[in-house]
Amino acid sequence: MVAIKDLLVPLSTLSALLSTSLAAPATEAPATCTNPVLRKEWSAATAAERSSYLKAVLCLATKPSRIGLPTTLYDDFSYIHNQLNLHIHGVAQFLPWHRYFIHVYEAALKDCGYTGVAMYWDWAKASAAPASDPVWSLTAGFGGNGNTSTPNVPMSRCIDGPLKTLRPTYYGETVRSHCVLRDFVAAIPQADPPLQEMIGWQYSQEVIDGILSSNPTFFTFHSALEGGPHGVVHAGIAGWSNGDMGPLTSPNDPIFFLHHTMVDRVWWQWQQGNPGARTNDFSGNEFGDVPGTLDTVMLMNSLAPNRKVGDFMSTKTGDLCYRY
Ligand SMILES: [Cu+2]
Repeated sequence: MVAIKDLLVPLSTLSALLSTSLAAPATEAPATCTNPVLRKEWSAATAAERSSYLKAVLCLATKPSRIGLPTTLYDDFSYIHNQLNLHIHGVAQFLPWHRYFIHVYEAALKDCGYTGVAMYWDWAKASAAPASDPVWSLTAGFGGNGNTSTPNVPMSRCIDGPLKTLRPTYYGETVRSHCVLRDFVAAIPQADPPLQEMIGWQYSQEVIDGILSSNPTFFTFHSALEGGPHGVVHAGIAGWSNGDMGPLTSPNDPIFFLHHTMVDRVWWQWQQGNPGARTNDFSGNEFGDVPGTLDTVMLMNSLAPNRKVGDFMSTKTGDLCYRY
């Protein structure tokens, strides 16, 4: 297997690219955001919106890489998410970086003909029976749990449904074309306490409400959300086979973006709890134990320009104009 690092562009090229992106003008920002668009929950979307979304996801896999890889635009998202791991997880910018990442993805879907906006999967609402949520529909959704009868050696458990033809290239640190793999954590009713399907009890609305009400500062709020429901949903979908939602190439599974849009929604709800104090509340350390600030530059490794944290704190300034 080829290691991902063997595909890396030489460091000099990369730093040249990075400085170009830093110098590049910011994408055209709306002058004002007076009419923010409403991001929808998947099951609240119309059949036409869902089908347009899924078609655009497939379309990404037909577009060339924007970052100089021999693979597709679809793969770019997984590739840089893995590449930037230490800069974007377990650090202060986890929430604003993923907010920006969703925005870049949404724009890519629109370039592929999608006319709607980013959507989310409300896993809190679904937490009592996450596996039967309509988001997994085999006809108009993300294709449910992996099917054990579809071996793709050494991986199996390929998804079905409209996205079953996807063949992401990267898996963790390796280059290995594969189907999208899911292995929902099964319920173990006889365990003590009983293990619920996809570990749903750890991301119930009650849990979310607790996180929202007991964390008045960004610092503890961010940790509770990233380390709690965010991580558990990844694990509940990836399962024991370490499906695509497990490794750092998790954007391979298109549900990643609906999951992270829900994470973004919970952050937005927290900000709405006290907009004056919380919209720009940002603290914690970045990679290398440097304190994060609103001026911290977030890397997008030439998939999009690098941008400052402060540009993505509000959903109604700069490039952003949406609400939940
Ligand atoms: Cu991530």
